[in-house]
Amino acid sequence: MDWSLDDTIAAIATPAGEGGIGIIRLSGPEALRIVRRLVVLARASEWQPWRLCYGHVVDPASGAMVDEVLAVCMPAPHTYTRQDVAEIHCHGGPEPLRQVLTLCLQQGARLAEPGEFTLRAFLNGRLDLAQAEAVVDVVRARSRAGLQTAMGQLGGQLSDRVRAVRGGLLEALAHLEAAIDYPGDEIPPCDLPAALAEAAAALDALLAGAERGLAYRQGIRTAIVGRPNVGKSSLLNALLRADRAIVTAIPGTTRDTLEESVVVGDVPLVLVDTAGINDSADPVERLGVARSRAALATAGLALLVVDGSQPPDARDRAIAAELAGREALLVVNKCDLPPATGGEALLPGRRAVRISALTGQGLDALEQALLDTILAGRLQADDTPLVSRPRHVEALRRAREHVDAAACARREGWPDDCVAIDLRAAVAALGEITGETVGEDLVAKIFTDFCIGK
Ligand SMILES: Nc1nc2c(ncn2[C@@H]2O[C@H](COP(=O)(O)OP(=O)(O)OP(=O)(O)O)[C@@H](O)[C@H]2O)c(=O)[nH]1
Ligand SMILES: [Mg+2]
Repeated sequence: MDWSLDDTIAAIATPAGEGGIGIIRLSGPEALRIVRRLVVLARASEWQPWRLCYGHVVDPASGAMVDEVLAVCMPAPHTYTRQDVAEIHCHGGPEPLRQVLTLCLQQGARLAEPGEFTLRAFLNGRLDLAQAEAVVDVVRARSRAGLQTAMGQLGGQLSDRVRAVRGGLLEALAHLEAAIDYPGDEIPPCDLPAALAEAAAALDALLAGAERGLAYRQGIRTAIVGRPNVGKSSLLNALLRADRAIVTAIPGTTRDTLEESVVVGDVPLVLVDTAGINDSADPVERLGVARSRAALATAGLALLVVDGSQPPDARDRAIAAELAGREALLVVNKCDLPPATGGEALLPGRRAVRISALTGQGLDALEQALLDTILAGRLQADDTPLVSRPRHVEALRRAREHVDAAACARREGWPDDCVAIDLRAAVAALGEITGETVGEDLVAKIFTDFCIGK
């Protein structure tokens, strides 16, 4: 990770491949000069900041015309990076973009690293760390609620709440430290238990929405499991509304796990179709079953599919037993056929939904049951969660624990120094979210998760 702000960086900011337009972005002290040197404006027009200007990119060495473009120069400080920023909007093909980027590099820019534009915005104080992370989440959002959460975070809603709690704790800490340092002096009173209770309540409120926020942001891995031939692959296809997995009447059709993303009622799911769990002697099938078990182990939710036209057998019961204590739904499939009894009792205490993957009957109810299970008890559905990243959840929980420990130490009459240790730790944990107290390693790790040009 390059922390310098003195050189000018350049990158193709639009995705690879063909598109309507492709944008090259530059940031740094030479950005405006480079673009003005490369882009020859149409006759009788001149550069104006913040205006798209029409012209051609011309290679200064050969005089060859490279592309017909629109370009914009944005002087600091009101820009994404708070540096001079310029963009050249080329035709959206790999070759014009490659050539124009090469010319920028020849003019003295260097290639930007992943996330380096946003890193500069962070280093220049335009975005805090949580806001910078939100930039990626906006780009990667897969649902309405996911985008809403990310936009709230980008707008500073999470940061504001975290800073408010941190500010309250810092104030309490200042009082405590003054009392420690100047024991004889009159220190204005501070109701530490009240300050701690207020911080605890604010942290609990943030954490209450976190599970939903996590679900909206990263989705839920949902493993479709069951014995062979019950209709697991048919269910995958039905939920995707696409003919993705091979379906045949032969048990053991699916040999390997297969993953596909789908958004169900605003929650992105990664559906994993698995090989039917079975005591097969076939070595390929055995490997497939091992993969099914591995998929199940990493899934947040399991859909146990059974064939509702047949009474459950020992294999159904064995798989059901493996799901004890797991988040799971029972899917009784093939309800278009004459029903057999017993299947619906396989997962006591869990929801059971009758469907036909063949006719589509019951699919809506299954999707609703999926949502209810995922979002069960997690805030009102119209309340956008503010917390959606494991890193933030972890720091909030740590802060919450230290607030508790400080309150406990105070109640039990421990010396002020001991209370102060926990207060300081809580303040530091909250500072990690917004970036006030965070190491370079972590910042570097966060930004390498970005794409180039962002
Ligand atoms: N009547 C009826 N048949 C179904 C239904 N769902 C699946 N089938 C049939 O059941 C057979 C097995 O379906 P698959 O989706 O391949 O079952 P699977 O569980 O993926 O099977 P394996 O991959 O072998 O474990 C196929 O002949 C499907 O057409 C259903 O709802 N009703
Ligand atoms: Mg299958």
